[in-house]
Amino acid sequence: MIVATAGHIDHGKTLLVKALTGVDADRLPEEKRRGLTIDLGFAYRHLGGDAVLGFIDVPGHEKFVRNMLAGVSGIDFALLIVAADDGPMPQTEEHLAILDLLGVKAGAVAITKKDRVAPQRLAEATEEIGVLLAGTTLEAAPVFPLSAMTGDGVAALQDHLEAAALAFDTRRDNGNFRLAIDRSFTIAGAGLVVTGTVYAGRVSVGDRLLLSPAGTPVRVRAIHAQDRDATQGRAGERCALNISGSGIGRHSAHRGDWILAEPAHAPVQRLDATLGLLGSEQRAFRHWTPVHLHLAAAAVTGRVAVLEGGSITPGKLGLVQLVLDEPIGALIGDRFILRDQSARRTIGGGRIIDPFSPARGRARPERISVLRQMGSGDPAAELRALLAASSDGVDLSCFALARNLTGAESDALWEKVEMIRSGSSRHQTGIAPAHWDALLDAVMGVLRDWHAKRPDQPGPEEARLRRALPGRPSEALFGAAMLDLLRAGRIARDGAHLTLPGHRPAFSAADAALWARIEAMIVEGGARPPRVLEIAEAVSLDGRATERFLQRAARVGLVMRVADNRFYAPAALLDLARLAQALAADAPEDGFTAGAFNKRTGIGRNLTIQLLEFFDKKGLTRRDGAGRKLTAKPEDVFSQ
Ligand SMILES: Nc1nc2c(ncn2[C@@H]2O[C@H](COP(=O)(O)OP(=O)(O)O)[C@@H](O)[C@H]2O)c(=O)[nH]1
Ligand SMILES: [Mg+2]
Repeated sequence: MIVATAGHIDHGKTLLVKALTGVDADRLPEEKRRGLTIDLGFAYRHLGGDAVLGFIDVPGHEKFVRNMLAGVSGIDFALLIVAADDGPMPQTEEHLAILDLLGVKAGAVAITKKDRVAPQRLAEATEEIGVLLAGTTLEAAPVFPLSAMTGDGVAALQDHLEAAALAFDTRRDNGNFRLAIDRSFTIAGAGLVVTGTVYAGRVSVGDRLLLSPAGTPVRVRAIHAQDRDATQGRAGERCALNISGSGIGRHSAHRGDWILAEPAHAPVQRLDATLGLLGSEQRAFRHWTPVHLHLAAAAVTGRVAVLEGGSITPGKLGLVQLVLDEPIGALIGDRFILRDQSARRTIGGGRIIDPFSPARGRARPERISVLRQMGSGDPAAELRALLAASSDGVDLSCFALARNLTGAESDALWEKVEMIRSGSSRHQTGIAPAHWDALLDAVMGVLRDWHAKRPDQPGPEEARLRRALPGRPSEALFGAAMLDLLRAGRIARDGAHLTLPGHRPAFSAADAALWARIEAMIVEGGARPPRVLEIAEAVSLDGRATERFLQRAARVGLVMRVADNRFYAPAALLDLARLAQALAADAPEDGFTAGAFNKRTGIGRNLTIQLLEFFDKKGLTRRDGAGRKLTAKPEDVFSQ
């Protein structure tokens, strides 16, 4: 069990930790010289078996609240310390407010310096503390009057802490490994060591992890868990990891970084959260207020968008989006504290409810209603709510990452919740059956409309079809819908176009009239029909329009496009194919040559080559050395 001290400066936190463990947690030379805690100190008391009391001693000075915050974010148990002579002071209140905002429920209160006061004053101090605790998470914490100087009363607290540690229900170590780094240093011969509280999962010697947010890969060389050599560390423990990796040195890790299993690495700058404003605030908290954000051991600056009502009243809770100046690692359920722009005052705190906020529409009513259903701590219920609300489906990979679910944990969840899944295992989308059916219906509807409006054309291309759908589904989801409809034969593919099965583009009346003028030219052209531009000139149209018309004619089977600039009548192609058949019969061994074909047709060398390549493409002929052989009957390839 990890215990953190809390309380005003000089109220006896460090001396009490020493009385409880024998360790002076003020380890820095400057701390020793000034008799003042500046940074976090650590001390352990092993209780036999696996039980350990680990102490994080925090500074009480108002200047060092930032360090205090790095120490208390991952703890299990708070030890609030108040000197009997002073009674509650400003940092007593601020530290208590922070513990309350972080949701720390287990704790005890020590009233120190009992030796310095008369019983009357001790009774007053006890009463003042009772008033302060009322309504906080530590309301029911037992109170221990004592003197760390004389030792009077310390044993009772000691017994209480040991009993609490032995009864402490160690945290579930599910999820991908996450450790919030609060200290890093190098040891000669061993290299870089990072220490901190394990938030989730397990770590073993040899594991490959990432330093986050930088994303630097490292390997775990050695582990100290709860101050002892270990082969493993797990959630709820304080660990020191000796890590190595290419380019890893003294400055590779900092307080506030995470060391993580690879899947848990996803730094973000925009997070949706609940924010509780302290009742002690003088004014309402306004939209876009600049703040210092403290989450786990990290501290960054940013601004807060208030998602509803423009402001939050003191003592009330609101939905916000944290917009940070630099990326941090944060997942759903992580607690945070906000301090004011000059970092002098704690103003509130809350919990992350979505670390992957959408870039736009953060305050839309639909988004707000989704946010309201998040943060329940029941992933299955949250997934169902999200599926119901998202016609475009839910990014399951993000869903699992945001809740730090391992592969096995998320697979089990997907099985529990009714949905249609698509995509790769690394990037899956899930959609509710009702939304899926609606999407498929919408695709069919778009195709029906399309054909009705443009009977002379094939269906739309994929990208066009996707754009035409209401809400424009994501590419992944749209791709899955296409696959499903194609497999079921509900739609068909025609080159790059999608159509309803059996759709043949029809010819409009205007097209038919134009065809009447062009048909003769092409039919009479026989083996050598006029080029597109020649036709265009003859009918006084521009080249592009003529080409588009001939493509439409090709789609209804009136002509076939043999080369970029030449369309043939099918009957002419059938004649030419029969000629190829005869030539091939004359040369069964080597096949017929382009030269022989040109000689018989007289259409010229270029056109001969284009035509024979067209035959190859259509599967009528196949090149074989210098010659060509027939691979199909002319009648099977070309109609009359
Ligand atoms: N008489 C007396 N002095 C104490 C007691 N606890 C702490 N002190 C003294 O109060 C001063 C501040 O103690 P320290 O542990 O550094 O306070 P911190 O700032 O809360 O860590 C030191 O001079 C301590 O020796 C106590 O129970 N009785
Ligand atoms: Mg101290």
